[in-house]
Order: sequence, then C-alpha cells, then structure tokens
Amino acid sequence: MKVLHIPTQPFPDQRPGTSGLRKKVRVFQQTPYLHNFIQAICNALPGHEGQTLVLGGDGRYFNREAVQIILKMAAANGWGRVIVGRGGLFSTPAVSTVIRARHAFGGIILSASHNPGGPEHDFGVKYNIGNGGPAPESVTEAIWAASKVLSAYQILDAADIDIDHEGETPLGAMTVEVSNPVSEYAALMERLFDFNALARLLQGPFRMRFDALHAITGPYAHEIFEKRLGAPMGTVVNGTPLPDFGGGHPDPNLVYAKALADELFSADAPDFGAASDGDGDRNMILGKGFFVTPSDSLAVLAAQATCIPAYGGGLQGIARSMPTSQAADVVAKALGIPCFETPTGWKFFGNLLDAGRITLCGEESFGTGSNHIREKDGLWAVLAWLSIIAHHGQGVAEIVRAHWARYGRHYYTRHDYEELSAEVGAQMMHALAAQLPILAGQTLAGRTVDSADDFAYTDPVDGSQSLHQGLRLRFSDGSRLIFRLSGTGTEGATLRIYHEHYEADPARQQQDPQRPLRDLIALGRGLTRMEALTGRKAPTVIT
Ligand code: G16
Repeated sequence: MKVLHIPTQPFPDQRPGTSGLRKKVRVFQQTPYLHNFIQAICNALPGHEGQTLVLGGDGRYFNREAVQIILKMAAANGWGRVIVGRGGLFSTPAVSTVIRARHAFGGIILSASHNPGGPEHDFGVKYNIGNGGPAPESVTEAIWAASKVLSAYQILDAADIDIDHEGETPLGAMTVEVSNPVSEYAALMERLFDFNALARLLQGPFRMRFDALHAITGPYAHEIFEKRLGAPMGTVVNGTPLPDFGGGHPDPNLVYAKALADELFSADAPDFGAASDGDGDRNMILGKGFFVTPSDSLAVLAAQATCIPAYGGGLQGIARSMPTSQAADVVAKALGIPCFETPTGWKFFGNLLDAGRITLCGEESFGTGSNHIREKDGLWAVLAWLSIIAHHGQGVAEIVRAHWARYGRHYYTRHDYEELSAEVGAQMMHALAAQLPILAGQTLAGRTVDSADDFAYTDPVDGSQSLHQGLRLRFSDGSRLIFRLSGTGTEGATLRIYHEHYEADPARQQQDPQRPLRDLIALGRGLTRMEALTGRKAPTVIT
C-alpha cells in the first residue's frame, strides 16, 4: 500500500480551544480540513512512530468517516497500533481508561461534547496525552503551530477498514485493533466501587432513572446499571447513541435534559436521576424534586469520599476550576487538605493528579472526576453518588441539606449569553477589564469589592503560566462575580457570568438561588452593559 503525500494549504483557524478543536460539521467535511488537523497532531508529536494510539468518538454525525480518514493517516504517519472502539465508538472517560491501561502514547477523541450533532451542527477532535488526559497547553499550542506551516499531509492509499467487528487487521505496517468500547471501563468501575452494595440498592425498592440523551453513555449505562448491578430494565432511557442525538442537545442540565428533570420533579418521581453528555464526561445529579449544582456535588463527594472503597484512605487534595463555587474549599479546610484553584479546562488538573497532589476535582460545568483516570467522568460521578446514598440510606436532598447545615451553602448560578457577535463579546470583556483597577474598594450591589482581577494561573507542578482566564470580582462577604468567554462554542461568542453568595445560616439555606443572587445578577448585567450593547433582556441558558 502506497503512502500518498498530498499538498495542502494551512487553515488559519485550527487553534484548539478549552477542549480540542470544535467546528461545524460542514467545516470538518471540507477536505482537507480534518486531514490538516490530524497531520498537525502527528507533526507536533515527536516519538509517536511505532507507538499505540487510542481512537474513538461519541458516534455523532461524521464520526465513522473521520475514523477511516484518521486510521489511514495514522498508518501513513508511522503509528504502530491504533486501538479503535467497535463502531468507532468510545466515551471520553473510556479513552482515558484505555490509554492508561494499555500504556498508549496518546488518543484522539472525536466529539464536540455537549454541543448538538448532525449535518448542521458540531464536530470536534481532541488529542489526549499518555497520562490519559487532555493535552496541556504546551502540546495544543504546538499542534496549532504545526497547523500553520503545513504544506502536505500523508495518507495511506487503502480501502476502508471493518470497524464493526472486534479483532486485529493490518493496515500497511500498522495494526488496527477493534476493541469492545465498554469492557475496560466497566471493569475499572467494578474495581473502584462496591458493586455488591450498589446491587443491593438498585435491586431494592430504590428507583433510579438514567437518561443517556441518545449519546455515548447508553451502552455503558446499560452494561453497568442494568446488566452488572441488576437495576430493572428501563432504568436507562435514550440508551442508543444516535448521530444527531435524536435532535436534542446532549447536555445534562435542567434546560436540555428537561424530560428527566420533569420526571424527577413529578408527583411519582424516582429516588434518583442522572444524565450524561454527548461524550460521557459530564453528569447531572437529581434527587426527588431536588437538583444538585455541580459545585455542591464536588463538595459533597469530597466530604463523603471515604464511603467509597477506592477513597477509603482519604483524599490528598481537591481542585476546582476558578468559576466553580468555593463549596469544595470549605470541605478541604475542614479535612485539612489543600484545595487548588485552576483555570477552566480539565487539562489543568492533569499535573496535580499526576503529582499525587489531588484525588478529586471538579468544575461548575457539570464535570467531576478523580485520580482513577485523567478526564472527568459522568458515570463515575453517578456511581459515587449511589455509593453515598447506599452508605447512608438517605436520599439526595437529605444528604445535600445536611451538608449545607454543616458547611454552609454556596448559592450559585451561571448565566450564559450565547451567540453574541465575536466583536461584542470581546468588547465587553475589554471594557470590563479596563474598569477592574478602579473597582476594588467600591461598594457595589450593597457589597464591598475586596479585589478585582484578571485570573492568571501558575501551575504548581511545572511552573507554566496561563493568563487571561476570566475576570473576577471578590467581595468582602465571600461573594464572587466572574466573567469569561467560553472556549467551546462554534458560533460567535458566549459570555458566561458566574454568581456566588455564601450563606452559613441553615434557616436561610432553602431559597431558589436566583433570589439571594439577584443583586449580583443585576450587577453583572450592568457592568457588561448587556442590554445596551445587545438588547438581550435575559440569558440564553441559566444553570
Ligand atoms: C470542556 C472542558 C471543561 C470546561 C467546559 C466548558 O468540557 O473540558 O473543562 O469546563 O468545556 O468550557 P467553556 O466554559 O470554555 O465553554 P466538555 O464537556 O465540553 O469537554
């Protein structure tokens, strides 16, 4: 089989964002857009020759075509073996699991996460390094640099490979190994959790609903909850991955997982509800008539971790992204362990996990995980919550309310303004950044501004610096107001405004968060001049 060297021109927009390169499907479909990016990945990875790559995606539209292109390019670029999930499928946590278990050099994940799929929607490509985690900025910047100087890409002149049957096939000098996408991951979950205790819970009167939103976690959830733990059939709904996710947004929040939320807030609600996203790394946790914010979820998991066999020895430390509420900090302080504040993006947890400085980490964007892999992990979070429920014999609401009574409640809400024009988004952030130096010391919305800055992070392990990671106002009563532009959108700019207020008094902990946060919400809109600049009277999504 011949290696073809096809001349190409660089594309100017192949800089990976918060989590890989995300674009409209029609952009990736234009040959050689995907080819260029894959070639840039290979060129930016010295030493990959002869090594193993893990490959798979969340099954969204264009997944299968992309897998075939990447296999032929991997063979032409000297990779030794590609482990591809059967059908081209792998959840993000499963890719991380397999990279680590098989000591692979890295992995390529095909997903745009929670963004919708289908010919009119989004596709994405993400490279993960040998620890199983998202490539750090040094690698993503090298990929971007390589993409800007490409003059050719290499591809094997070969027929498509059968990716629907497990087994090994040679492709040029490379081996393609089609593997079961679920088994390695399910075995890892069985090692971390007490499956006997979980089976007793799920086979008893306790009722659970898991909504896979027609995305990748369906096969994993059927296997783990229904097959291995014996939960009644029908516990998992929307469990068949579809290329367009059934026309929905595979985003586990109260807006996009509405059917699940409605069920959990209905008169005959199950005891527990959960959902995951397109590629299986996010999670939403619900109890009977109760929603757990992701920030609280991290704090509760940290406080209760010793109920879970794998964490019985205690935690080394916790990390959260900067906009995530400070609920986990309070738990870390009580446990006498460090709590790190990182920029948004799972890649920033990698060094801390590798160095053994943290055991758990999480983000407000519905991501929680631990040192078991190097990605956030939706089903892991669900199993962790079920373990705590089984241990205490209490429901979700009781567990969270007891947590608030002990540690205080961090009222929290994020307001997203999606699809602003890129210019307006940049202008808002610029104008706000210019005001920061004069805000400290002022009284705004009845609170005194303690500090106002543009968040910069120095990685405590390797000393690398990341600048401009979000604008934050910290108030003397512990409240915070934070502004960031999303790094995962594919249409214009998305401005995220994060609001947080601490309430220690249990008598005042049962309100709808929008109420105690209303003055901060008005302040955020005022400081950005949202209505004047965009005419927007309300956010697109509130979480
Ligand atoms: C990705 C990252 C997360 C980040 C989220 C939102 O998640 O892995 O670390 O919090 O995007 O990022 P942004 O606020 O920049 O849109 P996922 O699930 O989309 O891969």
